[in-house]
Amino acid sequence: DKPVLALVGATGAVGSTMIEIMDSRESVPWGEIRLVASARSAGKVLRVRGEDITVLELAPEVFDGVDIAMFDVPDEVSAEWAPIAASRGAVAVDNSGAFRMDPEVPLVVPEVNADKVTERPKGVIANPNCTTLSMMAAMGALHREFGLEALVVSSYQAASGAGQPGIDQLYAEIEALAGKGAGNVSGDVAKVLTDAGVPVGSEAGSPFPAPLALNVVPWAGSLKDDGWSSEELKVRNESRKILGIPELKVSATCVRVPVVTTHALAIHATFSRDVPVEAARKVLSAQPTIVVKDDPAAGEWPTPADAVGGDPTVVGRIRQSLDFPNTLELFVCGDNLRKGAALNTYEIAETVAAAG
Ligand code: 11C
Repeated sequence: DKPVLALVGATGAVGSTMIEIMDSRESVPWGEIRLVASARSAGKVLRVRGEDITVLELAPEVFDGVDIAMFDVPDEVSAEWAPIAASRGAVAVDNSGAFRMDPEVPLVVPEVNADKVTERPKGVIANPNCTTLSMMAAMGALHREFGLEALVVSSYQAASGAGQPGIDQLYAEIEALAGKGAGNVSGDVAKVLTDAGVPVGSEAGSPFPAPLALNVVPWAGSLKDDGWSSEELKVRNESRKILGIPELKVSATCVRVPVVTTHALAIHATFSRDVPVEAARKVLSAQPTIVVKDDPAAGEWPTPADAVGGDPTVVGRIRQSLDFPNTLELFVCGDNLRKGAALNTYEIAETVAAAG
């Protein structure tokens, strides 16, 4: 019998991308696809692979008979419901932060550590944070060849990392600003937005702590010790776990930019030995899920606009550091809703299904 798949959080930004991904697959291994969401969205009818499916309300019984349940919901919802799905016999593939650092839960990027999907004593497999994930295929490939020792990363994160509210906020800001710029030499974006009734800052109800349109915000996630953001610590901890390098040195600065979808990362990666640019390019080009776009003389480098809507990670600006030995500089772009979230979660589910 073909496995039964459930998608929990079917109506959110990642859930919608998941449905697009399933629609675009030539074939799927599933006997039945169940869509699940909160009471607010239950009863909606969504089309998946040409079939109308009514969204079910999240309840223990919806997991009966389910083999694999993908969760694209907030941390607290996953923390409560992924174990319930597992107790009903499903393998829960969770895209929240609730289980990622649990030593009994594998954190999987199939290109890097697909073998870990079978080591799941809790019946839960975690999908990484979209920021970490956007660089994992590239870092995994380079690590296998050259031995990664340290990562210094700056992110350029899209508004959709904050879900549908993030997307809505950025568009509302852009709309409020449109046509108002001429002569506004101070670029006082906050004033224009406030005058137009668009919330500015978290306290006013924006998903971002400052205006995002025409701006750059060095903050994503919540405040942790010593001024670090949760997002920066996720990049550090999750990279170590996925790559299997517990001592990997990682320093990240996470920044939100006015891009709707696709996270970009500027990476300074140090290896155990010298890595000629051509050798790195060769390794990266050989990866089925990476596209190398790296010809500055021809004006070719990755931008979010190149990666959005697609499956591959786009890598470019590959240079040897001038002052740091054994070190490469790279720029990487990955669609945060696809490979960063829905696609990787779905690939884990496919890997579990294939492993039986
Ligand atoms: C962002 N990366 O861009 C975050 C969103 O841990 O899954 C995903 C948060 C997470 O805001």
